[in-house]
Amino acid sequence: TIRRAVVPGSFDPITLGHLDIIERSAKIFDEVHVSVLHNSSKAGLFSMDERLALIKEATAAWPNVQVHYFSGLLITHCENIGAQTIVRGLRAVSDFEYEMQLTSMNKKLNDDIETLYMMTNNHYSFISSSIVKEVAKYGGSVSEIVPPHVEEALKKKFADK
Ligand code: COD
Repeated sequence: TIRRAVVPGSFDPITLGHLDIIERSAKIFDEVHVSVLHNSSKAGLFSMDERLALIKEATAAWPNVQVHYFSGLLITHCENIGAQTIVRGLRAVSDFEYEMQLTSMNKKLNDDIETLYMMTNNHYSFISSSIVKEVAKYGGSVSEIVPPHVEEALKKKFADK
């Protein structure tokens, strides 16, 4: 059987922290599906099409990584694409409580789908999409925490606003 993992998230926008988790997953699994949640009640900074394009460019070098969006339950999405595993990143203790909730609920919905946690790389433990957006909004440099094309997209986004 093909070992298929889903790396789910909002990715608004993708950061080097996310990419570290995706790259490491791509070494372990046959296929990695980066799946972006389409949340109609939360607009976000980047549109779905923009997020997908930024992720595709960032993961282009890894042939076993695919990018798409999903709406509704994560577990249903995993069932639809035949993924046995969800991979999430853990940055700090503060992530733990939310992740416990997510994982125990998902386990109740489908006991056959496992969630694996990867400890973040030390370099990226302080990075979040919200911090990236805040720094970029006020003109600070985010070149060490997002890929160059994402930095460009952020500059353009805030210049347009
Ligand atoms: N280093 C390592 N990992 C990181 C870093 C970093 N610097 N930053 C983020 N990550 C990890 C996160 O821990 C996460 O694992 C992943 O990258 C994506 O992060 P985000 O912030 O983009 O994603 P979230 O937390 O917004 O994603 C939430 C989901 C979309 C997974 C969740 O809301 C969901 O599954 N929704 C669908 C509805 C559903 O099924 N609900 C029921 C479940 S209880």
